[in-house]
Amino acid sequence: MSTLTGYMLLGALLAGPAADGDFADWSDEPAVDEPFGDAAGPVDLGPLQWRLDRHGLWLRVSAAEPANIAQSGRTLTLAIDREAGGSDYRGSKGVDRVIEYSPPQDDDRYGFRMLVPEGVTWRPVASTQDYLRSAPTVSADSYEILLRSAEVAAGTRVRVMLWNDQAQDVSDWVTLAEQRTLPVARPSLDRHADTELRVMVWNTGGEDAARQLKRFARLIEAIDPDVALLDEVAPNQRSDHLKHLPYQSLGGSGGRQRGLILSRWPLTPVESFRFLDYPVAAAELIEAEGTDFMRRDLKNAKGDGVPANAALVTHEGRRILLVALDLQCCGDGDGSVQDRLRVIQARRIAAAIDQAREETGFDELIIGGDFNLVGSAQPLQLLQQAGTPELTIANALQPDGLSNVTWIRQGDVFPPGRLDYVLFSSALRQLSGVVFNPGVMDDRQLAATGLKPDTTDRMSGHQPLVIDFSY
Ligand SMILES: [Ca+2]
Ligand SMILES: [Ca+2]
Repeated sequence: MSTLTGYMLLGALLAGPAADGDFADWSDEPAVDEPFGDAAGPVDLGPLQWRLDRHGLWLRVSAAEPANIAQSGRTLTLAIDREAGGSDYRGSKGVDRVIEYSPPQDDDRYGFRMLVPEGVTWRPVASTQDYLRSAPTVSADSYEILLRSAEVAAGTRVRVMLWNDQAQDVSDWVTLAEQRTLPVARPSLDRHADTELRVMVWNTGGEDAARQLKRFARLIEAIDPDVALLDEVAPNQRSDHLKHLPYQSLGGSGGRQRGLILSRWPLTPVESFRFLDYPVAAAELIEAEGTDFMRRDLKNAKGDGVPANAALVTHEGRRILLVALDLQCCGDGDGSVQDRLRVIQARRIAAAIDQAREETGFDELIIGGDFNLVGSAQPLQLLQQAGTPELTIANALQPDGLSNVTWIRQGDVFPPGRLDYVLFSSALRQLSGVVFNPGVMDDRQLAATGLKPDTTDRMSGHQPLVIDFSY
């Protein structure tokens, strides 16, 4: 067994249940015998698993064909029957609550919503992003969902539906029974005792962070990173406001999406990242298939270049290449124009990393930023392959241990998702990791940081990833 495999197995054994896209926590849960093959491919549901504990209802849902849970040509519904009465929903009687992923909206299916009965129709209720966690955010044929406890209890009946305009597949009703609450692995916010390198990765939300520099400084101070990879740094941020921060490198590429790298130790700029030309393939794709906005914005995009920055830091005799990036946002899943643009950008950044390897002969590599990974996992995989052996994806859970989402925006049509990633090369060892979200810290954790629950939310929908490494 390689050290890496051993480490990952150890991680799986120590971890508690989480809605994180890792299904190792589903070994022997009760299953609903929903067969594959009894419905049209896109809407064909497979076996379900569930568990009810004090955190809420955990579900594992399988589908015959992969798609993004919140941006797909089909709708995934959780129908909830928790009391007498209720209404009819797509042929099911007595339904009291409905949660739809990828609900029909205008001409498309995207986002999520909760509906409650109103007479014979259904009314959407204001989205609080707190009642639901789901994973993975990338396209998949299996999803983990955590529905928080206020919506369900022992005795509640639940069924799952997958449907589009042509067909639907519906599971049997499940009557929930409370089960033992498994201990959740709450990540520590404290710097691990053996840490040699603490890395923070954060999409700052551009102008919002620039306008709140005291709050921004408090957050940096609370996290106390050795190195920070910040992306979407507004162009005006450096000269006016961030002068007091030690050693910095502001990218020349990416316009308002560009990256800022901070370090305790001296940084050296890298020539191949001075400016990443906008790839010809990206311009051609936008001209042929892009949205009106993309076509109008193409001239700016070409002028801005690809949003990635890199710098070399030397610590304990190791020369580490740090890469901060912000890939194309949005898109309706695999193969969308946006997804293909992310792939083209990832290739361009990987090529710049290859050039930097020749230029500097760096020893180790860390890549971090907003991958905007709402389509395929291909952009992430391409950048993993920028290392030999392949780079490892850092694991980080929310402080409550329940999920690994990195983006939450209250009231948004999209559910919380994992958009931000850290990748690292083989001589680095991950000691700990957390998505630094004061909003779900307990009192002790909050007191330790001195922050308020809304500290990051007021600046960015993204939350910082904080990873401790040793060599
Ligand atoms: Ca899991
Ligand atoms: Ca089925």
